[in-house]
Amino acid sequence: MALVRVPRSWEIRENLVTAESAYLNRRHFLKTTAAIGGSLFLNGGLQAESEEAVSDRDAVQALYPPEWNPAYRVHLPMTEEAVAGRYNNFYEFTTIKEKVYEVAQSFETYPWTIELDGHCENKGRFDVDALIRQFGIEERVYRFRCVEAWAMVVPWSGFPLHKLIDFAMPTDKAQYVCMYAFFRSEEATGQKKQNWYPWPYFEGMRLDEARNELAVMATGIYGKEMPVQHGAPIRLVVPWKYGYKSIKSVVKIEFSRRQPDTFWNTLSPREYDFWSNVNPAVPHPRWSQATELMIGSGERLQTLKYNGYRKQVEHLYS
Ligand SMILES: Nc1nc2c(c(=O)[nH]1)N[C@H]1C(S)=C(S)[C@@H](COP(=O)(O)O)O[C@H]1N2
Ligand SMILES: [Mo]
Repeated sequence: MALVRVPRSWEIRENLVTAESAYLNRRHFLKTTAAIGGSLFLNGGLQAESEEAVSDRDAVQALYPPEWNPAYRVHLPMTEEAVAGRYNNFYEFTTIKEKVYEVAQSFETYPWTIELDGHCENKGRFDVDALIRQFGIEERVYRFRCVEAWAMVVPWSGFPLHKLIDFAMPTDKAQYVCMYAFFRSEEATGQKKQNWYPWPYFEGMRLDEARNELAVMATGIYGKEMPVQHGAPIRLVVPWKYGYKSIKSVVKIEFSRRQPDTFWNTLSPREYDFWSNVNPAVPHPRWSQATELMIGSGERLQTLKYNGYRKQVEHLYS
């Protein structure tokens, strides 16, 4: 696909309509094809759009596995795919880490749009496959550190968040970024069972943090498209912060002038502050942060300030 073409404000709605109608036509196309045993009685226009929708999905799938960017490596053994994929925090489904992958499997994550809103020029809803094709993806190996004092080393596929921010064209008023996950409690029944949580899950950062090169919108892991339990089809990864900042299954990004609230800070401000940078010197009320357990190997390691990314992010907090 050609370079990013930023749609003009009057084109945005149409852009959205195109993405959705292409999807609907694809469904119609597949259904009709099945019903009539493979022979096509579709008019040319509909058929053309259907083929376009199918090939968009195919084109995105063909990007995997993306090329590894060697600037992002970790000098520790990688966590095994099956280990990382069966030990997840994703409270929309269940609070039992070992069960998330199973409970989440049937959750449909295609098609998916991200809405850009708030203090930005390019407001609207954008199809994630189309964004992926525009921005391209690469692989980066990052440390991942949960506030519960466990850690992993995983290879993410995705694109830097600053590409999406530039696409959104934030105005001078924008100082913070807030992201929201989906609310679909009929399917993600954790959203019903844990009904005292302030759903949907939401998180925030200062705009300059969000623009840091390390901040990634991840669309895959282990060289494949993102499985649901890791936050399909697109989630944030900010490796210098505790894992809960890395919000999964994002449906909306909002640019704001004031510091936004966050899901965990709303629930328990004493335990989860807005910044949430990994810091071994500051214990959480329930967990010392001095060390971390590597999931899989069972090794206990010293926790590093900013999770080992001090050089890249320290200047943000001086
Ligand atoms: N939408 C959403 N995002 C979320 C969470 C969640 O419950 N819901 N849990 C967070 C926490 S606490 C962690 S540690 C990581 C876990 O990511 P992983 O399961 O891909 O390792 O996701 C974060 N993102
Ligand atoms: Mo976490």
